[in-house]
Amino acid sequence: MADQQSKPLVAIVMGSDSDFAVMQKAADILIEFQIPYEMRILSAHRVPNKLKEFVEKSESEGVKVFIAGAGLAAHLPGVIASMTYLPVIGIPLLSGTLNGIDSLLSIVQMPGGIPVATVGIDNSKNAALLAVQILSTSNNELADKLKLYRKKMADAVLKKDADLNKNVM
Ligand code: RP5
Repeated sequence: MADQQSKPLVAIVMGSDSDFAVMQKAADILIEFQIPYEMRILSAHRVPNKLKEFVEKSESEGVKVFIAGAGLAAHLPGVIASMTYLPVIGIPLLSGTLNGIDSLLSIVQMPGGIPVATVGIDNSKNAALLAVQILSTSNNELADKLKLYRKKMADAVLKKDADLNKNVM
């Protein structure tokens, strides 16, 4: 994990081990920003009681944001949101015969009152960056790291543009 010594600020939850490769990309961003996190496989329909225990434990131990990824009917983010007042970011995962459209609609169409912030299909990178942005509202050091991250992105685009036009008369 990002920092074994510190208590997790972000909890990453996935419905199945088949979700792992995509969810690891969220973890990679948290590692880059040195944010301690915990990662679990806890299905909302296969182990609902364990999921509830974990959400309650996370909340009481100082987690600030949940990132939840699931495929198919994808109720995991909504179920977590029903169990906590903390922000939940849902990642619809590409899976099954509908190519992730089912998970996207399941997660984004939460009924009013229990929101889930939803990113694009398989976009675990954006889910993690959104979590970092949420944490940065009370952490100036993190806000500075985000500004630097964006500056590097902008510089990379400008370099590609310059390289593209280097040999143009
Ligand atoms: C969801 O069903 C999981 O999030 C996964 O994306 C999908 C398929 O799960 P497995 O049958 O591979 O365990 O609960």
